[in-house]
Amino acid sequence: MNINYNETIPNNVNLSDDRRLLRALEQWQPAYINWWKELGPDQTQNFEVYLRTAISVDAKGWAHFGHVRMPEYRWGIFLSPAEKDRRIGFGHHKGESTWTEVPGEYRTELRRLIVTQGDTEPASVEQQRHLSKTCPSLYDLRNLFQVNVEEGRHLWAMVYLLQAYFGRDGREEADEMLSRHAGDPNKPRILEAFNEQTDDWLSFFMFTYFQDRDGKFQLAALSESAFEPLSRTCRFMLTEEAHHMFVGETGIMRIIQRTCELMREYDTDKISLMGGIDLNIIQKWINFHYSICLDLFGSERSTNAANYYSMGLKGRYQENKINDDHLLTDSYVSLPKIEEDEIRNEETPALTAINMKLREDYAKDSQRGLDRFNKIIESYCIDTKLTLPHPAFNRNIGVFKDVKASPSGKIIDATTWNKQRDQWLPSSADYELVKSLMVQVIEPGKMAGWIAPPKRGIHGLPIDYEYVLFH
Ligand code: BYC
Ligand code: FE
Ligand code: FE
Repeated sequence: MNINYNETIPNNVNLSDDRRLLRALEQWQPAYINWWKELGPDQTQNFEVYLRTAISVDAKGWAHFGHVRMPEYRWGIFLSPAEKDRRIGFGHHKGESTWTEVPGEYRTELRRLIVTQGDTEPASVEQQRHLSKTCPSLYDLRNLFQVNVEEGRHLWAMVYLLQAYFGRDGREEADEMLSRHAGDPNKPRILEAFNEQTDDWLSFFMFTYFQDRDGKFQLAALSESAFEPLSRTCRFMLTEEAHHMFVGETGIMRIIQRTCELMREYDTDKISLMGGIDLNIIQKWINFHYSICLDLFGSERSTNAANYYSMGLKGRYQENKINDDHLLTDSYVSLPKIEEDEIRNEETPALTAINMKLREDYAKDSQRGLDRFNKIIESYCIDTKLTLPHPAFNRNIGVFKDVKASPSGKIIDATTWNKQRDQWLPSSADYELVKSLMVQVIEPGKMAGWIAPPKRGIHGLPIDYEYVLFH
């Protein structure tokens, strides 16, 4: 399934056959480019970046690599191939054929899911827009831009669905995507984690490790959808998502490696004086990013999530690998609740616990990387372990939102929290310190002092290749 690049909007959905839709998208395109120039990567219009562009949706050889100026990147609309005779895998319509149109009775819910998903994509680009000024290497700068252009494309993916399947209110929602902005007090992005700043590279790697992983799980759940176009769009987005998480995971690993080297060299754990990032700072960044990402899964008990599931709009992670009836009418799971200042458990219908199920799968996936981080620390014979904080820690959504808890999950009072907070979460002094380490390094092959070089370059090229050309 090759992509047609002879059109203003590259696509594999036969856009040229649908004049009305094509016109709507062509009208949205200049607004998108304006948005990119104004709120995308800051002062980078003339940079030529070694980027991959999707040219096919086949598993093998789907990408082309070459230097491009980012505003000229070919953002397009790419759906994974349709599965033959795909059937709905869960909910009331289980076993029926999937839908190629939006059922009228589910229109509002479906639109809401697509809008929420779409809103996060440009938000992340906005959050990361100042990072190029402090990049630790050309290799990392290129990876940042690769992630940014693909998040831009993910917005295109959702805007296509809105414009193609939701008529006039879809077009209005598409415009709204460019009018809400990350951190804007008057028009913020929908989900809170997408209004936080990502101003330093430790935060960027944590973001791509934790927040893009939320993307992976939400997209996987939406790719189970009975609505074919949504399912196929999400399946293709997931192939791009893997790279974002790779950037996060390897970024954190390289920082940890450098930290451990410095700890060995100077025989101290206070290596920030030597230009490295202390393990305890890394732990605070983990605590922050992981806890705000748990909020992205919504409440543990959610009738919205139950409805999405029963309607067939949003499934569970790898729905068809789960061995149950995929209706969840008579099944129960244990969910946390707060009682007498303690965390207890309560049997709850599995159907209302769908958000929790996805969150738990996410937690397992997140822990796998932590194990790899700890292996590096161990290999330097350093006696420290990085951990994920307890789900009760630092939460703003769900059962834990009204209590304060330590990273190990002990409920504490507000005074204790206020006293301890800065030992657990980044303090303003920590941000200052990390920021002071962020100085731009753009000599090919050179790395900032707080991060080890990557194992290999991009697409078989050497690490000192000129991944970004400045003009
Ligand atoms: N912030 O029933 P509940 C990505 C609201 S990341 C603010 O528990 P529900 C990416 C909720 O709207 C993936 N408000 O939650 C990564 C509801 O409001 P109403 C993004 C929140 O509905 C990196 C109320 O609280 N994709 O792609 O199940 C870079 C009770 O809600 C939040 C998706 O999120 C929050 N965190 O919502 C780039 C998938 N959580 O009805 C990109 C689409 C909940 O009382 N979204 N509320 O007014 C969904 O599937 C669901 O809407 C949610 C959970 C997962 C967000
Ligand atoms: Fe995305
Ligand atoms: Fe992503």
